[in-house]
Amino acid sequence: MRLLQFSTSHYCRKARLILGYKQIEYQVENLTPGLHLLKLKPLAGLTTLPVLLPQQPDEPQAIADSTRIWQYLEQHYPQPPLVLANFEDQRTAEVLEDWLDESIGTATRFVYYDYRAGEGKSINPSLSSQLIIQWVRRQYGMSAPAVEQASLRLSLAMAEIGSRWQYRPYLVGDRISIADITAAALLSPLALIPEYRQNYPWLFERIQEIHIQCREPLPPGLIAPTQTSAR
Ligand SMILES: N[C@@H](CCC(=O)N[C@@H](CS)C(=O)NCC(=O)O)C(=O)O
Repeated sequence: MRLLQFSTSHYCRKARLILGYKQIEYQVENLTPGLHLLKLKPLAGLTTLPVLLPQQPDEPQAIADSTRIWQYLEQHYPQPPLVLANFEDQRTAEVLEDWLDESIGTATRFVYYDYRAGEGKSINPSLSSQLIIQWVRRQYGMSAPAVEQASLRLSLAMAEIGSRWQYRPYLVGDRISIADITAAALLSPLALIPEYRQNYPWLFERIQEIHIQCREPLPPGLIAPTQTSAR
């Protein structure tokens, strides 16, 4: 099994958390933003990463989109399960996943890259890093009003996610679900932004717990008890 990814993408982190939770062996192939299209177009006909290559006879050559990836893995590797036993709970988990994927993951991206290009430039001021940040900002049309709107959207997300994660370990039900994995991955870039660290300490505790449960190294900005520095 092979995972095509951007090493810094939070959607690709989501796919790694799923693979790690299910304890599936896989290799990663890191693609370069922009050049990734040359590899993806003929494979999946899509333009986004992550893409999973099962490399199994009689299986699809490529599975694109993090939602389709977990559904494929759940079907072929049902243990340990990601689907919650209670039907209503599972439906809630999938609604949360879809909202996080379609709205909040994008808002995180806007706020994160805006921070990295401004106040957080010192995290990596190298020309190559700043060029990629500018490329991403241009590609997604990250104007000041759009960043402002994304920031408001994240405030709403913090209220909704906080009403759950602040008081219990899982967003829905009594064990990990696709909602927890999606939130842990898509909100993880905020760990580098001091304002979020100060205002929402519970968020980063949960992100850390989910990463440990999924055997995935912590995102930049978070340090595990046994680690001396984050990646
Ligand atoms: N809905 C997709 C979103 C994935 C996504 O937006 N990936 C970004 C990287 S974070 C990407 O590949 N962007 C490159 C492009 O749009 O060309 C999923 O869940 O996999």
